[in-house]
Amino acid sequence: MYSQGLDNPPPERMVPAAAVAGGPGERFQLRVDAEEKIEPKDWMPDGYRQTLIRQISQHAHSEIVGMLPEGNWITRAPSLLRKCILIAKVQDEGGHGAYLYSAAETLGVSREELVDQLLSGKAKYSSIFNYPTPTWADVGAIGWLVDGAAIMNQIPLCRCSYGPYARAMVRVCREESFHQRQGYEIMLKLSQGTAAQREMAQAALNRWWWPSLMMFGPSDNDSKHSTQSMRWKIKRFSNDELRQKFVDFTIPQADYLGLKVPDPELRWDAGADCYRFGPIDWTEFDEVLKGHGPCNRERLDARRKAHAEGAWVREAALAYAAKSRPATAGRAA
Ligand code: BYC
Repeated sequence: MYSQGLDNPPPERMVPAAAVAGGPGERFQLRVDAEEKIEPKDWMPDGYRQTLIRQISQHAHSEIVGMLPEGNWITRAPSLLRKCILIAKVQDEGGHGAYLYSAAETLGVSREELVDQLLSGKAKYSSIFNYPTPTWADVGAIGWLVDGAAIMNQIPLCRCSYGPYARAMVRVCREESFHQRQGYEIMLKLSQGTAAQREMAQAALNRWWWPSLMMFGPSDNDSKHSTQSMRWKIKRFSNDELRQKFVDFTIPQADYLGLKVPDPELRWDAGADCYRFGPIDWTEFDEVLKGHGPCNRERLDARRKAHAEGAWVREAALAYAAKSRPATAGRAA
């Protein structure tokens, strides 16, 4: 599934190999510039491959670790319907992780290697999942803000130059859209509820607002990978551009809920046709990335425990696959 060049441009727009005098690097960039999709078996610069392995695997880890903060509420969801919806949502995130590990594997890295990097603490995953979910409103805030930020970041990734990543993103974005709506709907119910429920919704917005802005990554001046990733059309917008789009999109939603974003400097700039927001606390972001966020240790411990407890499933699956292999397989080797 992942190696099909499903959305390459029509043949007349593709760059013919003979037309390019330079080496493979030059031809590669011309293909990228012409919006051709790069597929797993195509030649690609090593830096391009490594950048994709880094980004796609971090993305996969984020989906998997991202199941934990909301998973925490499955047994305590306030109704059977909410429980069903939340189970489906958390399960979707697991599915996203699985597609993304598969997409990373097309670049020549194994899933075991990637999972080991996560469990050893070497690999990064999104900073946002190192914050706690003390109330039911946090589940609403995650859907509304975290999935909302994820959609803003991931819609452009549907046009990423690497085919398998771009195609995985199409389905992921459809599901994220449902996730965002379910979160917003929880916030809407709470904000139309009792005074205590409105307070709970406001407190959750206060907790998740700034970490959601940090999700987009460091400011453009400090983003070491952006320039090259944009040249390779892995990224289509810079971190600051996407963050600004998210703010402009989300403030009217907060207004509709009657909630207040915790930023005293937030104001509408009619001349620039956008919201201006206050400074982000990058020290907090750096600390979370270094492993010192409120829940870093808890998240990794939970993943390590799940991995250890799932060992028998992996062993059983391998034993079954070995048994089911036809007797002739492997004789030629
Ligand atoms: N957290 O040069 P930069 C979801 C790192 S899950 C941690 O700008 P880049 C969901 C960055 O990796 C969706 N680290 O990097 C799931 C780099 O470090 P290394 C998650 C961050 O790659 C469950 C360094 O900072 N989405 O939706 O050009 C429930 C310099 O940054 C973060 C994705 O993964 C961060 N927030 O741009 C609910 C999207 N930001 O590797 C929801 C895919 C930056 O040099 N990823 N870093 O050590 C991307 O789009 C890009 O990788 C980023 C960063 C925009 C995040």
